[in-house]
This record gives sequence, C-alpha cells and structure tokens, in this order.
Amino acid sequence: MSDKQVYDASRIQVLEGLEAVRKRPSMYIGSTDGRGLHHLVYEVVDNSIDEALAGFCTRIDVTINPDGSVTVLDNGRGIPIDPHPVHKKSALEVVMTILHAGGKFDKNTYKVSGGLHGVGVSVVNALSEWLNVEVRRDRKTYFQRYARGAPEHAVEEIGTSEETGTKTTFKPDAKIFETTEFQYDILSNRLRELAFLNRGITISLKDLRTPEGQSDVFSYGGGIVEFVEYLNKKKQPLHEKPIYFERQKDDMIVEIAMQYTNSYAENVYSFANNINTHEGGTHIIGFKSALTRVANDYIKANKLTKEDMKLSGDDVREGLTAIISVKLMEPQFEGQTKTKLGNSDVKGIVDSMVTDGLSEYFEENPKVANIILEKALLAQRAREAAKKARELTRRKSALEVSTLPGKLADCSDKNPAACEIYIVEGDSAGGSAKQGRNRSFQAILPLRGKILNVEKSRLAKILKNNEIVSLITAFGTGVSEDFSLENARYHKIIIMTDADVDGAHIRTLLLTMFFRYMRPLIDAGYVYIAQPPLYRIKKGKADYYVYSDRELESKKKELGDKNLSIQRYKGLGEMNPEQLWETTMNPETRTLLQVTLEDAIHADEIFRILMGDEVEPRRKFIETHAKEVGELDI
Ligand code: 0RA
Repeated sequence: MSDKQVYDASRIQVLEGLEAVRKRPSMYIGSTDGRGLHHLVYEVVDNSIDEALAGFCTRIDVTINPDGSVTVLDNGRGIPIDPHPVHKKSALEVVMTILHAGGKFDKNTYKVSGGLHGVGVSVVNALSEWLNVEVRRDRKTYFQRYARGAPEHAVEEIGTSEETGTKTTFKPDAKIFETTEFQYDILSNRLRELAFLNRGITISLKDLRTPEGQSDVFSYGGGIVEFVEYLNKKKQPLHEKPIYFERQKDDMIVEIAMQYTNSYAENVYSFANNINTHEGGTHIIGFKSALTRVANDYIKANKLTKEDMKLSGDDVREGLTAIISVKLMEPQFEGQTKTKLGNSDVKGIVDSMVTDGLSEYFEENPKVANIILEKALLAQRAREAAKKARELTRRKSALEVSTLPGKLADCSDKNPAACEIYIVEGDSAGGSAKQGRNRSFQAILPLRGKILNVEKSRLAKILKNNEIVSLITAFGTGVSEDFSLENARYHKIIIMTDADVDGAHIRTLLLTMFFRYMRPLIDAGYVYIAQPPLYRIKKGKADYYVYSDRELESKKKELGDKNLSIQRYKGLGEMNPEQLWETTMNPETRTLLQVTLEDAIHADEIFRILMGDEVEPRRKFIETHAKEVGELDI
C-alpha cells in the first residue's frame, strides 16, 4: 500500500469511530443531559491532570467563553505533534480523532480506566460542533481545528512560543446535547475537588459569559488535609489538625486524611484516580476494618470500658470526616454506576497503613485518642437506646392504618405509585391544602412547629420527636437501618412550605432528615419541593401568578404598570383552597422540583445556603438550580 492509501484507510476508520460516538453518545459519556455535557470538560481536564501527575504540569486554566464554548489550558509538555509511526499522521491528530488513543504514549500515569472518565479526548471532539487545539512545544505553536470530530486541515505551525502546554477549546454540539449551557457551580465544585485531590496543582475557572461573571482559583498545598478542613469548616473538631497518612507501594499511592468533630454524622468519602467511588470498594473496606480494630484494641488495652463491650464500625465513625484517596495504574471499577473500586490488593495495603498509622497516632496523642474513643463509647450506648426506640416505630408501622398519625389526611387510593403526600407547614396552610387537594391520590400531613435538627441529635432522641415519628409512620418506610423503600406508601413526597426564611428552614430540616436517615427516598427520586407563587397580579378580571421577583418585573413590563394590583403571598395560608390547588397542587399546572443528590460532598454547603438567614443567596440558588432545570441538587 502506498502512504496515501494507508492514510485514506485510516481516515475512513477514524470517521467510522467518531460516527459511532455520535450515534450512541451515552455509551461513551453516560448521558446527553447536563451531566454528560459537564463530563466533556472533566475529560479534557483529566488529561491535563494526568500530565500534572506525571510531574510536568502545575497549572490548569478553565474558561467558559462568551459563545458558550470552554477552553482548557495547561502548562504541560504539550501533546506531541510528530508523525505517529502507525497512523502516518501527527500524534496530536491521532489523540484527537482515534478512540482510546490518548493513553498510548506514556505508561507511567494514573490513567483512569472504566467509569465514565478516561474515554479519551477524541470523544469530546466527536461530540463538539467544533474543537480547536493549540500545542506549544519545541519553541513553536501548532494548531488544528476539527468539525464534529473530523480534522479541517493537517496540524499546522502557526507561530513561535517560549512556553509549553496544550490549549483545547470546544463547543458542545447542540445536535447531541439536550442542553449546552455549562453551569458554573457544577464545574467549580469538581475543579475544587480535583485541586484538593492533587496537592500542588493550581486550577482556575473563569466565566466570561456575562460582564460580572464569576471566577475562582483553587490551589491547596495541603491537599486532602485541606479538603477535610474545608468539609469541617462549620463544625467543631475534636482535635486541631486532621490525621494524615500516606503510603506508596509499587505503583500505588494511598492517602488518608481524617478528623473527628462533635457532630453525629459520618462523612467519609473515597476516591480512586480522582473519581468519587460512591459505591465504595476495597479501599473503603480496608479503611473501615482497620479503624474499627484499632479502636477496639485501644479501648481494651487502656481499659476504657469495663465489660466485654465492642464498638461497631458505626460507633467508631460517628462524627468522622475522612477522605481516602488512592491512585493506581489499573483501577477496576465495578458496581451499578462503575464507582466501586474492585482491586483486591488495595484492601490489605490500606488496612495495614491505617493500622500502623493510627495505632502510632493514638500512642503519641493519648489525649486525642481518649476524646475520640469516649465519643465512640457514647455512640455505642446511644445505639443501644436507638435500637429500642426504632423497634417501637417498627411495631407501630406493622399495625398499619390504625397507627397512622391523627393529623394525616390520607388519600383514598392505595397504590403507592399513584399517591402523593404533601408535608405542609402549619395548621392554616394544612387546612387550605386539605380542602384544595384531590383526595383520591393526595394526602396532607401538616407539621406543627419545627422538626428537630437531626444533625444535632442522635437517632434515639430524634425518634422521640413527634413530628418526625408522624413523618416516618405516614411514609411507612421505617428509618435508618430499618428503612425499606418497598414499603413507601407514596412515591411523591412533596415539601410545601412558605416562601420565607422559616419555610426554607423547615424544608432544610426535612431534607436533612431524609438525607441522613432515608437516603433511598432521595435516590429513588421520590422527594419533591412544591413551588407556591410569590405574587398574584390582578389586571381587570385576569389573575397572574408569578414565582420570583425576576418574573414579577418582567410580568409588570409585559402588562404595563397601570391598574395592576399586586398581592404578595407571605404564606400558603393566605391562599384560598382553590388558589392553592391551581397554583401549587394541580399536576396539570404546578411546577415541582425533584430533589436529586448528585454530590453528597456539597449537600452540607447547600443546606447552609438553604437554611441560612440570608434570603438573597437562597433565592438566587433556588432560581438558578430549580426553576430552569426542574430538579434541585442537594
Ligand atoms: C504524552 C506525551 C507527552 C505529553 C502528553 C502526553 C500530554 C498530553 C496532554 C493532554 C492534555 N495536556 C497534555 N499535556 C501533555 C510529551 C512527551 C514528551 O514531550 O516527551
């Protein structure tokens, strides 16, 4: 074959490969919704992170451009541009156009394989309307442009440069993606996380879409130690500095940072090659078993407890915030969402390093050790008490209907998939809702006063709170370890609170309760937030309901400001039953926000926004995250 024929043959192959990506994008990036869209950025950034982990890159700058495209610039060595021995064209073009070609050059980095990352930048190229790549190396600048993955010309030299690096700009293809609008917060959360997980790399993010666009620079010399401090910044730590271990064995690096606080929640997050392993895996198993063993050995050796009492894993992790990060050559990702680390050798390595490291730490810091273990022993006693209290609620739900809470106005339909329960703040709104509802499938549960903040109490105490017990028995699911989704009596649980600070507070307390003790409800997509209107505008005989101040302004303009009467709803109780039905409860006309849990790490922060006293950031949050998308990530 002549060179020309080789080139033509490989060109056809390339186009076929990219066509496959465009035909079935979800096979490569998971989905074509907002999640898949943001994935494109992560894919490009991952390549720069790899270059940083190989020791050649210290800075990554991400820009959202005015036209909605994204630029990722790094100061690495620059993707090689010399001719590829097999494909007979520039290595750069090979990387950009051939599936899975990226990793072929250098074997020494912690490439992601499996999961959704690591599909290769050629996938980003295939799914972009256009992509420009600029490489600076060997004192020159090279350039290539592609349309929907296909090169528009060969790699060309366009100038000189004293620097090295790679700059990729791409515009996601609107023919492929349901939305092509990048969300600053989503990108900044992930980039911050990457900066924590890769100590010493500086990652910046800039939004140029509006004049007042945001920007951030993430750079953490302390790595995951700073990550733990960040997660604990609103909490009270039991010891000053997070405990930190690091170990390198063969090609594997394991890092752990952990700090106890006086809270009752467990916040342990694990990562493998910078991917959040939501489903856990061998690194988490090794960590947990070592932690429980070291703690039990310590209480025994130091006679902290009389009887032959044993701490459970839950006891030892109460109030613990920890990050476990492993980097390894050939990660095996398993599980439903490919976020469970399967490599079996990881377990022993993590176990032995935690055993050694933590025993030594306890020995050297007996005061801290005692504080931590006293807390675990308290948790142990509370767990016993909670077990008894839980058994009480379980017995109640076993008796079913007769023990449903008295204030619940249940629906008549018994098919959970068709049924909804509105959790309503206060008796007066509860009254309107009961009159306004469709009683065949809508149940109403009014709450009196605030429910307990579950972050600040243990389960035993939580289960003594009347409002919480009403919720649990109405849902029919049980709670915590006894939770069972199949027993849910409603597949829509709708929080309907006033559009004021108290309402937001109650909503947050409820979400926190679901998040900590009924998480499968959120995962199953059963939890919703009702959207009552903020204003009613009357013009002549016509009524208009508007749901935000921004909408009010545009509606006023639309209607002309003359002869408008505007009523601001301070609470749901001000609406009569018909209005409440029409604006907020009628499935034909209402807007419901589905609560999703993308990222538990940011749930805390978002709770704070939703719960805080400042109305403005909350309103802004709800407007940007909820209305347009129709779902609220907590
Ligand atoms: C392999 C070899 C070399 C650089 C890279 C990969 C590289 C890839 C990307 C992707 C984004 N940014 C990147 N920076 C570098 C260079 C090998 C050499 O110069 O000897």
